[in-house]
Amino acid sequence: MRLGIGLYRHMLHTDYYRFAKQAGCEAVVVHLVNYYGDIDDEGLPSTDGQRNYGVARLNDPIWEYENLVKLKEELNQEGLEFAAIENFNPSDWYDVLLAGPKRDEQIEQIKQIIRNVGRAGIPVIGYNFSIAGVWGHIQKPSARGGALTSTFLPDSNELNHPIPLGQVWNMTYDASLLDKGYLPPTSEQEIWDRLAYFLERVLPVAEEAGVKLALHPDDPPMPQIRQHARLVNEPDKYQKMIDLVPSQSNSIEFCMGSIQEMVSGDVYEAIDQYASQDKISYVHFRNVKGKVPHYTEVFVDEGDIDMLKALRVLKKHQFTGVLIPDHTPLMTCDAPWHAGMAYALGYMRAIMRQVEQE
Ligand SMILES: [Mn+2]
Repeated sequence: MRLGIGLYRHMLHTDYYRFAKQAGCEAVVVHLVNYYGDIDDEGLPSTDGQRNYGVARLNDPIWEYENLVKLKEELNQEGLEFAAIENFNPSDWYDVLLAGPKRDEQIEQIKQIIRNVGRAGIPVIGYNFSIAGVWGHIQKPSARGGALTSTFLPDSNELNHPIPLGQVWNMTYDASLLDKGYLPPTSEQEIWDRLAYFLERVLPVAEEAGVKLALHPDDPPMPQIRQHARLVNEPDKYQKMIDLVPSQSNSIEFCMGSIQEMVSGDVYEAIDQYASQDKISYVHFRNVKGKVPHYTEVFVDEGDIDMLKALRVLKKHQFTGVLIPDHTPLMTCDAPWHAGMAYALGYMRAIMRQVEQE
């Protein structure tokens, strides 16, 4: 098991690499989707109320082979491994999610991205197959000591608020459509059909490129959000995903927080089930109090999950992947994001060492 950190696009420079290294990280998971404007100073692509993440850039050159290699070299120079890329850019695959007219063309584009990623020696792409994305959280001082954190407090109006045309996953891919109406609702059958259509076409390319695609569970794990069905909002639906298109490249981005938030979510059982099949590519190691529809993200040692117990289940299955804190509450000081991350990383490093020595 290796300790890692997730860095957003605007954090991809030396100060953040050194911060990661100083906190004991060996690996970095990189969020390459550029969030314009609406990201806050602390690096949180906040989903406070009805904010969205901004405009998705078309043909972003960051996905070209040369630029991926350059980024990998930057990380390696600081002694860090480029463990995974997290999330495709909505402008590259919105019609894959929506089964729109450009779906096949965009699948070809995604295949090329996967080939570039593999050729650059980056082993995993984490992704969310989600139309509504993260929605319905508000930032509240609900973690220990009044630390600011994400709380899911569903307001039924907001949760059913339809998504404008031209938007998907809280990003705008075509601003000219925004006042032209709303996306038609998506049923559970439809979202699973779209996932199958996608995986059947890209997984053979991923296998050849030596890249694993790792699906994040739905956050928040509700049955539907904004009239669009969710995909993995119960732990067993991961098994459905794995069995849907069998492939060594079909894998899981295991978010402990999201799994615990699920009504039927038992993190230890889920780790047992999926680590035993060697299906977990990497782990979002975070804690939470409560379950949908009422939960709060909390400090790593504050929530409902016994993190040491979870780590022992990973060890039992000889899990060798990367664990990252995902998000953490913001601490009251001049560097709220850094302090929250450093706290989580120190805690993780300590219990990882303990479990390794057992
Ligand atoms: Mn997560």
